[in-house]
Amino acid sequence: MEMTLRWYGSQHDTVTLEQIRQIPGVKGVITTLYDTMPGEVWSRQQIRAMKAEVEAAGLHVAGIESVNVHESIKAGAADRDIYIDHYRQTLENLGEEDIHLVCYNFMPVFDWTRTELARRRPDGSTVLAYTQKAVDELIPENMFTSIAGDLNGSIMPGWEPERMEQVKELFAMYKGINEEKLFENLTYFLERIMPVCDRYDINMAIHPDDPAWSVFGLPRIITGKEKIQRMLKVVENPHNGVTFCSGSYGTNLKNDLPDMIRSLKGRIHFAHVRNLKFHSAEDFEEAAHLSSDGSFDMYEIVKALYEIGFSGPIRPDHGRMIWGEKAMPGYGLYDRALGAAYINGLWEAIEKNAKAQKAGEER
Ligand code: CS2
Ligand code: MN
Repeated sequence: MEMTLRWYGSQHDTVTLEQIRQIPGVKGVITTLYDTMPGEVWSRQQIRAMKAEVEAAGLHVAGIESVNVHESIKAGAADRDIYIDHYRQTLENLGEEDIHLVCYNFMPVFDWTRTELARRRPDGSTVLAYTQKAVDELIPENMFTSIAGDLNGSIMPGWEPERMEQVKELFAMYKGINEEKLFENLTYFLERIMPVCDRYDINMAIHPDDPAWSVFGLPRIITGKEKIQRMLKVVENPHNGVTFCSGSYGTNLKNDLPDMIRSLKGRIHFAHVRNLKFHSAEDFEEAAHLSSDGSFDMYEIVKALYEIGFSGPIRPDHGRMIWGEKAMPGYGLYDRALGAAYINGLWEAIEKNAKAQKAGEER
């Protein structure tokens, strides 16, 4: 694995590349062209400028999160082929610039959903949280305004104000689109981009739906083991892979995370590691990465990744807001740096232990 950190670009991120470079073991960033809209073609010039900035700071671009998929593609609208062509062109340009990992998601309308961006924990840190009750009481159009006060002046990916102004129209696009139809639309998209991925060796890594069930009546399809297996089989190509995000699959307590990782051997191209603390199956908050701070056994998760021979980029995911930092919720420097150090520690211990065991067996 390669330890990385997500970076939103110098225009938008409170965290600098210089800071990222000082986190032990981090040599790569996961980034995006934050000023492009879904459906736009990324030019080679823009990609090159982004790379040059990262490289000037002594780091490299380990992958893109995300190249967002235009709503017409997800909804299977009449004009989807235009946007698929744009996506293919963007992939081609990324490939030409030697970038080989693209994370994306296929969630209708909203990216991840949280009902609080700054829930206070007993230690005084604040975290993103979710309660089903709060979602059930909200009209979707009000989702954005209900959390906007806690954004610390930042713009959250997938929650751009211009996008939120169109929420009603976006919902209308999905009338009559059930899970089966959405799955067909995903298949249609994948089949058309795979030739470009093959040509440029680009690994596509779908991010799970978060939470891993339907919200506001919208269909969700990347939620658990069977559904991902189906998606991987229907487009049986190693470039059609997944982002294994423990915090997103983990929202659904029915998901056995280490077991899922093992079942995805060879198809996990990118890993997001974070921990959640559950108060009930429908009320959880994001915890520190440390196992004992949340509900997951992080050792077992990292061990499963090690055992399947995972070799792609990995990153700590959403962190808590601590030590007075003001940053994009989930994306401050401090707690993610602690997360990276912790995951690095787990990995080193697991690796050395496995090697010692192997040497013992050979003797
Ligand atoms: C989230 C998402 O879990 C996460 O990492 O912050 O915004 C995620 O990056 C996207 O859904 C990926 O397309
Ligand atoms: Mn994630």
